[in-house]
Amino acid sequence: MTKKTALITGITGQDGSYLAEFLLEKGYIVHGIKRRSSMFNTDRVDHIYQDLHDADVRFQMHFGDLTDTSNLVRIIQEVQPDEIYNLGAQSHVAVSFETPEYTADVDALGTLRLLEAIRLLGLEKKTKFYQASTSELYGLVQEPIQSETTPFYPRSPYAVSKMFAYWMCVNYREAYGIFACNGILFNHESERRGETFVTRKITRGLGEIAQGLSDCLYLGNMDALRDWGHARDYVRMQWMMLQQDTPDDYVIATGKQYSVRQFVEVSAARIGVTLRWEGKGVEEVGIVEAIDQAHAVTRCPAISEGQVIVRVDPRYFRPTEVETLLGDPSKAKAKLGWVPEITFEEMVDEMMEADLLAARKALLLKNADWG
Ligand code: NDP
Ligand code: GDR
Repeated sequence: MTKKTALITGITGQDGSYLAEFLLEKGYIVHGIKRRSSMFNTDRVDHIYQDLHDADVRFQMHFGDLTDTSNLVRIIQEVQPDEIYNLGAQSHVAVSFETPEYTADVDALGTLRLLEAIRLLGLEKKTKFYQASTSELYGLVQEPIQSETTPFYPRSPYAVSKMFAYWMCVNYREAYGIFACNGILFNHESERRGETFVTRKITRGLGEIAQGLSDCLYLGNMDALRDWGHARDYVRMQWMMLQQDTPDDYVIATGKQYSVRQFVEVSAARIGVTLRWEGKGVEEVGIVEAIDQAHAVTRCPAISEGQVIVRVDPRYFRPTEVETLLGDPSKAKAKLGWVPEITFEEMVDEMMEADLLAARKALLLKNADWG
């Protein structure tokens, strides 16, 4: 059997790296599009890098950008992919309020550019297309639990751009018969999550406080509710969608919801710290109530009882907020047999362990005597 070829945009991101690993394990030839940067930005995929001079290279990256049509057309022409996974995006909701036009160019028009490239190159019958759609489409939620039939109400330039992309995908499927699927993915995290998303900011921040590298974690809306899953479970579903006989759109979620505050509590517990909350709104603080003495020396040596380690900083509030998201993944389960395998607790554990280790290394380097 000939090997399948996949092209991943956003290969250097969280999902791109897990998906590339997953597809390589399945025997795929994997091509990725990587933006030019003044520094290497390939940390998440360095471990799967292959020297192009070797025989049987199955992993290759191409410089490119979702804002550059000619580049996308050329790469797709060269690669002739069986599957395209469009994971590339300006993916930060808060940043999209600062850079709305750029976000629309990459997230909305970038998707259109890829779909048009498939059409222009006559690949409608060959190339399957996965679009990284998002629970942010539900925004100001119209139903308490969101499924594929829940109406959208986007609340940020990011979400509006992703809504354009969602419908382009549907339209190109209906108009030209392209096998295009939207995965409406709820938040998913991992130790590879970008440092400015709230979960990673929390585990990283707590790791640094535990080691005495910083004093306090500053957060925005503590009451925001999210349905958080693990990225590794979610990329498996991205692939599954493209293996079906007919293209369709699926919600991918866990069906469980936690607040940002709860995420902090569960993470703090992993390093042996119990918190109590005082104050409301911008006055709210997280104070260390107790420290598990079995962990004190090894996991949180720099933290003391009564210390304020969490404060609210209104700079992290958004002009329009998405207060609650909770997904119903029944369709994915019924039609594809997909169920998440990694629990919330296991995910937080993995993230907290990785960030504690990183903080310990950073402390070691800070105190290093290179004599
Ligand atoms: P990341 O932010 O980790 O990765 C985004 C990727 O897109 C990076 O590789 C980034 O490159 C690349 N990228 C950014 N701008 C461009 C551009 N102009 N041209 C080409 N590539 C670009 O996101 P995730 O991996 O978390 O998410 C993957 C996709 O899924 C995104 O589209 C996101 O919007 C969507 N999504 C994510 C969810 C989540 O919870 N993680 C939930 C629902 C949807 P660089 O490394 O150079 O910055
Ligand atoms: P989100 O993720 O906006 O849901 O988008 P993020 O982790 O940024 O925010 C989640 C919630 O936490 C609140 N919050 C904070 N957020 C950040 N980043 N920093 C803070 O300090 C902070 N304090 C509180 C936010 O207000 C929000 O309510 C992610 C991205 O991966 C998108 O690309 C993806 O489409 C959606 O998830 C599903």
